[in-house]
Amino acid sequence: MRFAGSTRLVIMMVASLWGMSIANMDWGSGYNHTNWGWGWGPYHPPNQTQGPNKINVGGSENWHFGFNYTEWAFQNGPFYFNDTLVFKYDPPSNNTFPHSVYLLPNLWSFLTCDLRRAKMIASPTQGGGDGFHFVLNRWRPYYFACGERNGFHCKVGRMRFMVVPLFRWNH
Ligand SMILES: *[C@@H]1O[C@H](CO)[C@@H](O)[C@H](O)[C@H]1NC(C)=O
Ligand SMILES: *[C@@H]1O[C@H](CO)[C@@H](O)[C@H](O)[C@H]1NC(C)=O
Ligand SMILES: *[C@@H]1O[C@H](CO)[C@@H](O)[C@H](O)[C@H]1NC(C)=O
Ligand SMILES: *[C@@H]1O[C@H](CO)[C@@H](O)[C@H](O)[C@H]1NC(C)=O
Ligand SMILES: *[C@@H]1O[C@H](CO)[C@@H](O)[C@H](O)[C@H]1NC(C)=O
Ligand SMILES: [Cu+2]
Repeated sequence: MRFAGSTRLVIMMVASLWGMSIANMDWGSGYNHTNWGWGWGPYHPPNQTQGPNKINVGGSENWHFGFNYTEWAFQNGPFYFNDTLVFKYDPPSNNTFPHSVYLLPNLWSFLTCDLRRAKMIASPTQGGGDGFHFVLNRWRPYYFACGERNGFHCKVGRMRFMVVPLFRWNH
């Protein structure tokens, strides 16, 4: 059962990466982008004219336990080089559970929510106010996860997603 779940996740991510790499190709200015149907779910044509975006992770849901962030990333991507991801979450208090943001080192640690070699990029107090801002300024896969409760928020709380930033083609 666990294996089946992970396999589905990998298939979905591969499908989404494949979609992204196609979306990132330069087909010349005469190309009609309306025709990218493919039936792969929602497709947002890249807006070539605008600069880096600031994206609130989870949209109006912010960064909390139980929201499907893999699905969110799939539906709200692709993300581009120099885009800023904003993680907003309540600071620890008597009636809220703390959250945080970690970068996991590779796909396997992401799939298993293994935090042993993860790097904390935002502590439980850094999600308040305007939130924690993270710029996608390297061309690499980013594996984000909440690090609280030793992987419980990542695994059961679904607080994880991956991003591979794309280059904008300006011509
Ligand atoms: C692009 O394709 C769609 C659907 O085939 C069509 O409705 C639209 O007019 C086309 N746009 C241009 C600019 O050719
Ligand atoms: C692309 O972004 C620019 C600048 O934000 C905006 O003015 C324009 O309407 C956008 N185009 C589309 C097709 O969304
Ligand atoms: C999140 O949503 C995706 C796409 O709808 C689904 O395949 C996946 O099973 C969901 N993840 C969890 C942990 O429920
Ligand atoms: C990203 O931002 C950095 C620093 O502002 C800038 O030097 C670089 O050219 C940008 N890269 C892209 C691809 O926009
Ligand atoms: C949290 O609870 C403790 C004890 O019940 C109380 O003294 C403290 O003022 C509370 N803190 C906040 C921020 O509500
Ligand atoms: Cu959390």
